[in-house]
Amino acid sequence: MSSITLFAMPGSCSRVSLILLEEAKAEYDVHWVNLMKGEHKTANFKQINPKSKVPALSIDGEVLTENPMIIKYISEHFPDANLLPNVDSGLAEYQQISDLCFCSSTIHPLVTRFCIPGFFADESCTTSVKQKALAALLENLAWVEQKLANSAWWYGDQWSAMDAYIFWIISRLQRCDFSLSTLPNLARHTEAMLKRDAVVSALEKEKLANQ
Ligand SMILES: N[C@@H](CCC(=O)N[C@@H](CS)C(=O)NCC(=O)O)C(=O)O
Repeated sequence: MSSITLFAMPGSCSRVSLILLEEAKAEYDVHWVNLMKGEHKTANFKQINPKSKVPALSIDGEVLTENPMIIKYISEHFPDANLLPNVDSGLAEYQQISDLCFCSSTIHPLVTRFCIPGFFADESCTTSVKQKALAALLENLAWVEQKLANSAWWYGDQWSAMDAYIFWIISRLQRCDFSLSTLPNLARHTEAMLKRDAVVSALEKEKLANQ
């Protein structure tokens, strides 16, 4: 069995990988990286991930980065957990990766602009950065809201890694006073996620790490 360590920070996008490892009932360790203290910028961490980001997944000493591919790895190596729907052939597998990249490459950067506008602009412009990020977020989340209109989860009745990703996006936004009042399906989705055992245990691990 492989030795797996997740490099993570409570509340950050590493929560997606953490939830999936819990869903998979994997044996793994977590190494918490304190971004606030700049631990991700240290020479030690750069040896793990030269991009200075979490998540990073160490598998028998080899390191994989970028949420979509970490998700794909966990999904393929723990097939019994059904973390992504089984697909036969054709474009469907690529479509799943495309969905994950929509979260990581389109929505996540907007979340960062909305929550931490000071990363991208001088103080005098942060309000404008936040407003523009909000407009773009609402436009992109409208598609997610619509997808959830007639089904519990992103892929219909089957819970998947996409739901963990959407959950992290919303939970991160909610810590920055983002309102779900116009997005009732996403509000319902968040409530349902909070009831899953894997989510409860992932959040508990994050909470303990914060103490
Ligand atoms: N493209 C990466 C982005 C990862 C990312 O931005 N992680 C954030 C936490 S949510 C981080 O480590 N930020 C530290 C920094 O940018 O200084 C992925 O999808 O895994």
